[in-house]
Amino acid sequence: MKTELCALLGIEYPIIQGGMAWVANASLASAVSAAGGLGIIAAGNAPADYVRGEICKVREMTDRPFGVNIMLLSPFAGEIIDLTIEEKVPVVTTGAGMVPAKVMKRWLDAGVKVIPVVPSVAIARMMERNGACAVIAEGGESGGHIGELNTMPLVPQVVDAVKIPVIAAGGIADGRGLAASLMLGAVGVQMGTRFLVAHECTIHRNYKDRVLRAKDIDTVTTGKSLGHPARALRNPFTRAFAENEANPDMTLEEKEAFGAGALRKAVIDGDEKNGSFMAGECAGMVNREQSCAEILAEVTAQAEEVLKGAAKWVR
Ligand code: TUI
Repeated sequence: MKTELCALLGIEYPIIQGGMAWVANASLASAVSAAGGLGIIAAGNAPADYVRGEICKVREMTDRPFGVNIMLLSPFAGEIIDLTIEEKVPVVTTGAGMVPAKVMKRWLDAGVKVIPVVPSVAIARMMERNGACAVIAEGGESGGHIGELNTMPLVPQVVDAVKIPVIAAGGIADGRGLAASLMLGAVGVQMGTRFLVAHECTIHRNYKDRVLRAKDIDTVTTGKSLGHPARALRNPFTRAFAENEANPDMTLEEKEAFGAGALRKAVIDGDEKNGSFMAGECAGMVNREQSCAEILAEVTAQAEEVLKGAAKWVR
């Protein structure tokens, strides 16, 4: 399956791997890119030297295009922006904030394609005006930090509002989700949760097992009262976080501090009690461990199959 996203990025499948902090390292990104998708290295809260090393490893493992995701709230965002320009990274995706126009111009001048993650029409329009080559419209079904809208209403509204290609994200884990996204006017999808259990994904065994065991209702959103809602698998950490949010005796700073480092505890330590096992609502659909190549081939084959089948509805 080829869409205009494939031509835009020089990839074989219209699938971008989510820029999951701590998770999306050179192992995962190179596997996705080598298999024909767009692999993404997540900078998360890491310093530029770490990201430089991961870029180097991806380039050793594949000649195909890849990207770097910049979490704009990171204290190191500035140095990572400089790094992506210096390294002439093919694609940058951004999350958790708005890219300043000046920074966009520097990327464009360096020939870096910029694809911001957007939670609303207004932000999509602004990113288009500043020179984004596409946007990822991410609904609240996603894992991690999320916006207000859900994927089904967000994607077509963004498609109607901008001329640049739109990539759908949030709640997509198989070919049905890809086919549905194309029907909403998107040119491809970003998937995160499905790649958590890829063979090439190096997260702790406990994290993979939680995703594989997850049912439909097993994710929960916390952090709304602090201004940054995030979705993760329900566990003692999310319960304690929600209790803290409702506790009038705790300061905002204390509540924030409680969450610090929780994603690392899940990804690296597999800490079932204190870790934040971020995952999307589609975790309940992710039941098998596969290689990235198998995931990309299976998702696109299923999308083609359901799209062909859809002809029966047309008179
Ligand atoms: O960024 C994500 N998902 C993430 S980031 C993350 S780590 C984190 N650490 C501390 C606080 C928050 C998160 C875990 N998961 N997805 C992309 C995304 N971007 N979701 C929402 C947005 C977004 C929100 C507001 C993009 C632009 C935006 O602009 C408005 C503004 O106020 O800046």
